[in-house]
Amino acid sequence: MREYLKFYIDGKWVDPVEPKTSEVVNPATEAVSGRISMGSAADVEKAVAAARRAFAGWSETTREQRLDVLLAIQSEYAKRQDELGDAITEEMGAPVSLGRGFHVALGAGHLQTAIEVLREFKFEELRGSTMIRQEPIGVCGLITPWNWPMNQTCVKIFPALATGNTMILKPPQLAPFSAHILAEILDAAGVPAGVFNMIQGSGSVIGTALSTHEDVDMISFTGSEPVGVQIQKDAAPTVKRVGLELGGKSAFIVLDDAALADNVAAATVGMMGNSGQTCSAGSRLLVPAARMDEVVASARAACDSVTVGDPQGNFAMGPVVSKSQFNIIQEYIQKGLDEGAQLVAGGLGRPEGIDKGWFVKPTVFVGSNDMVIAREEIFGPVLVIIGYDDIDQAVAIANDSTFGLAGYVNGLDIDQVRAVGKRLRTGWVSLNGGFDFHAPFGGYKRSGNGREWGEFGFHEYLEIKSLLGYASA
Ligand code: TAP
Repeated sequence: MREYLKFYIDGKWVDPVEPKTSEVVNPATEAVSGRISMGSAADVEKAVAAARRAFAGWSETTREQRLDVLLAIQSEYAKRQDELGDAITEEMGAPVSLGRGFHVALGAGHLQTAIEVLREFKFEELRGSTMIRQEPIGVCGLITPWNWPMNQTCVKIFPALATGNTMILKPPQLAPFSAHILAEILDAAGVPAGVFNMIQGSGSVIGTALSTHEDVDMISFTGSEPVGVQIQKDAAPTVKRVGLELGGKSAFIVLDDAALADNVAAATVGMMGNSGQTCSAGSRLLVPAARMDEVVASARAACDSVTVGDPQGNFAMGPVVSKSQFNIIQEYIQKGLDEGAQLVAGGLGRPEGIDKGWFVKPTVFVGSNDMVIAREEIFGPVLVIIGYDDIDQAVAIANDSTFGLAGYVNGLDIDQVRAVGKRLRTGWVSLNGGFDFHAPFGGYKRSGNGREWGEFGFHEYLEIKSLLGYASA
C-alpha cells in the first residue's frame, strides 16, 4: 500500500494546505493500492510563487549548467527504472514487461533526446543586424494523463527544464505513483528549489487553478478533447500559451503490395498494446477490400494470440485503467454491434476465466468509416477494419476524421508509401514502422495544437525576442 501524501514544492516535500486524501485503485484487482493527497488552489498558489521565484535564477543558467542537471537526472532515473515500471503496473495496469520496458524507456528516451537537443540548440541567431533570441516563456503548468505516464510527463518536463523554464506538474489521479517517484528522482538529482514542483489532485481543482492563474505563462496539456477545450477557455483571459496534445482515430493503411497477413497481424497486435490506450494508436485499419477474407483470417488469429491477464504475470495485455474506462469501452463495443459492424474477434464482457479487474477482450470489427466506432476515440483494445478500393479512397477515408494525430503506411514500393504519407492530414506518420525520438509529435485538426518531442518540443517552451540593431550597437 503506497502512501504519497506530500507535495513537492520549492525543493521540499510538504503537507497540503488543507488535508484531504483519495484512494488509488489497482485496475487489475479492484483493490485499493494507495492513497494520495488532493491539493487545493492554496497549494497551487504556493507552487506558482516558488516557481516564479526560481525562474529568475534558472532562466539565467547556462546551457552547461542545465546539461549538468539533466545528466544528474539521467543517472538517478537509471537507478529507479524498475521501481517506476512497477508503479506504472500498479496504477494503470500495464504488464510488468511493458511497464519496466517501453513505458520507462519512453521517459528515458525523452530525457536523452532533451540532452542531445540542448547540446546543439541555437538559442541565439544573428540575421542581418538583428539578434533573434529564444528565451524561456516562464512558469509552466504541465497537466498529464494516465495512459503513458512516463512518456507524457517526461516529454514535457525535460524540454521545459532544458530551455530554462520553471514548472508545476499536475499528474493524473488515476496514475499518481510514477509521478511521485519521478519527483523524488528530480529532487535527488539536485534540481534547484522551485524549478520543478508537483501537486497531486483533481483536474477540475488543480488544473483549473493553473489554467486561470495570472502568474502561469503557459499550459502544456495532454488528454481528452473536452478538457483541452476547457483549458483553452480558462487560459484565454490571461492570454497564456496553451499546448494541446489530444486524441486521435488514426488510420493504419496497408497498401496492396504489402505482405498482407504479416501487416494485418502487426497492426492488430499493435492496437492491443497498452490495452489500446494510446492516443496515436492505429485504430482504423485500412486494407484492400478485395482481400477482406484474408485480412479477417489474419486479424482474428492475431487478436486471439493476444493473451490477457494479471499484469504481474506473463500476459501481453493487462486491464484498462478504470471501471469507468471499462464501461465506456463496453458501450462502444455494443454500439459497434448495434451499428451492424461484423465482429471478427473479442466482444462484450471480460475475457473467459476472468471475473475481477477491468479486463477487456481484444476486439476486432469490420466496419465502415461512418460508424461511431470508426469516428470516435474508444481508447481501448478495439480495432475497426475498413476496406478500400484504391489508394485515393484509402487516403480519403484516412482523412475523413475530425482528428489528425497520427497515421501508418506500410507497403513495399517506398515511393508509393512516401506519397501516401504526404497526403495524410496528420502531424505524425510512420512509414513501414519508422520511429524517431527527434521527430515532432502532435496533431492537426482536433488532435491539438503545438508539437512535442525533440527540438520542436523545445519551441513549445520558448518565447522569441528580436533585438534590432544588435550587430551595429
Ligand atoms: P482527461 O480528463 O482529459 O484528463 C487528463 C488530465 O487533465 C488529468 O490530469 C485530469 O485530471 C486533468 N483535467 C481534468 N479536468 C481538467 C480541467 N478542467 N482543467 C485542467 N485539467 C483537467 O482524460 P481522462 O478522463 O483521463 O480520459 C478521458 C478520455 O480522454 C479517454 O477516454 C481518452 O479518450 C482520452 N484520453 C486521451 C489521452 C491522450 S494521450 N490523447 C490520454 C488520456 C485520455 P484528473 O486527475 O482529475 O483526471
